[in-house]
Amino acid sequence: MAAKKTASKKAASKKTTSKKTSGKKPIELYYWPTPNGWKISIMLEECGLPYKVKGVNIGTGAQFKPAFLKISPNNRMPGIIDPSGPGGKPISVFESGAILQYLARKTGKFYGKTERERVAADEWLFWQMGGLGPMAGQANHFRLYAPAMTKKKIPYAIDRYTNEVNRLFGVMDKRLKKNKYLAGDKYTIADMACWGWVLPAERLGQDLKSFKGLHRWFKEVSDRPAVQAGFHAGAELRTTGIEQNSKDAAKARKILFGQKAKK
Ligand SMILES: N[C@@H](CCC(=O)N[C@@H](CS)C(=O)NCC(=O)O)C(=O)O
Repeated sequence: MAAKKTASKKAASKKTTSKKTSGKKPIELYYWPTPNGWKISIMLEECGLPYKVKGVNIGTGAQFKPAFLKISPNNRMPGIIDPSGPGGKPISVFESGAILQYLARKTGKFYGKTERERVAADEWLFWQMGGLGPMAGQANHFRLYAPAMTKKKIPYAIDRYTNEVNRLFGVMDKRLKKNKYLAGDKYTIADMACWGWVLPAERLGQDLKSFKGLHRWFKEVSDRPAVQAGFHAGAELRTTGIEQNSKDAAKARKILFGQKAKK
């Protein structure tokens, strides 16, 4: 993957606890190194905000711990606690899109300066949250995880979600042939939200190079030092892929797939 190839050694040796604070307590990032987690580690790096990674091992069920559910009632990471929230008081935020917008409002960065710029950033951010992320997640599930779970391939589901990711890559490609970034000429939280979902193009069954505009954008965003640092944040936490043929991976699949309401 391009991102791995271009990774700086500095970023690769990054510890889970980031930058020293200037007296202020760091933001706590409840995190696991996945595309949804990277959105926030990238934004924190881009903004130069001090943060501390709190590993939420979703493969062992840490997302169901009561303390984490207080932050993220949907038992999904990422989540944050900002000790210096509105009014100087702590605030917790869950849902990656809400976290990105919160951090953008807090810092005044990567969200445009005018209402038109913010509307454009929101359009592509919500497009990622409601489209690219869920569809790529399902494509990944049926291409890799379902066969590992059931020893069967379900061609209809694989085609359905692989085609949908293909369509969505095409939508981004068109936009990025005419615009430097998703929201226009400025790099925003929308780019940060989408990058991690383009990174696994190959495992999503996509030929990234055939999408010229998207490929150009992906390389440019991958080259940003903060993207590399965010991508490598807590990389050492995850030691196994969920699709692998190992005891740990099989346990993780049981925890992650087939969840029902807990009353
Ligand atoms: N819409 C959520 C999705 C987050 C999400 O799906 N996180 C996954 C990892 S990428 C997770 O925490 N899964 C735990 C589980 O399925 O129990 C967001 O964007 O924050």
